[in-house]
Amino acid sequence: MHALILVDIQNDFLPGGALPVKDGDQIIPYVNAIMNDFDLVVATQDWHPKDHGSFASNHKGKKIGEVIKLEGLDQIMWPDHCIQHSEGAEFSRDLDLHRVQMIFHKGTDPKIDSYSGLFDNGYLKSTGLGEYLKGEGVTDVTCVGLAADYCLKFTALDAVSKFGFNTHVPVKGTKAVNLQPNDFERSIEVMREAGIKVM
Ligand code: VGL
Ligand code: ZN
Repeated sequence: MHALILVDIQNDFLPGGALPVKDGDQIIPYVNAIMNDFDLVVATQDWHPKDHGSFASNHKGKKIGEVIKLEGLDQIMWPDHCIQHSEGAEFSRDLDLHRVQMIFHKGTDPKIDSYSGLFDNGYLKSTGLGEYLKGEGVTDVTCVGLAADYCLKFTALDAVSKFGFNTHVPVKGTKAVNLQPNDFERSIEVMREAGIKVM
């Protein structure tokens, strides 16, 4: 049983959005084209309340890109993005959603961020996605979406290390934020070292 996980293919991560990933829209035709090759398709949605602790705007004097401590964890300061029920939080209108069986929200707790679609960054709570896939008899997962150096990477890492799924990442299905110029390549290395099949 092989599942496709669509990670955060939301307007705010696409060109023109609040936290745009360069060329992020270019993955969408590829993602739509491979969907029928899977037994099951699920999606994650970054889904922040307005007062989320990852937003620079909620910390006086903090700038985007700075790192602070949030409840003891390192937290990068992001622009306001993927606010619950906003246009920016919606999936791209170009993404084919008709095979999506379940949607899992992440980043809903104002005190902790959640890059992985399976757990928050402190592993305090699960989103239910991993348990759902196990319950459906899934053995293999393929992860596509945004961004390669954050949510896609941490979703794939948790899929292999916390749930033991055979985990695949097609490079055509993801793009990076690249706060540092080589973050995409570094993310691919880290995923390969963890046993993820990056093709
Ligand atoms: C993401 C930064 C903040 C992502 C989400 O989906 O990669 N990145 N929130
Ligand atoms: Zn976020």
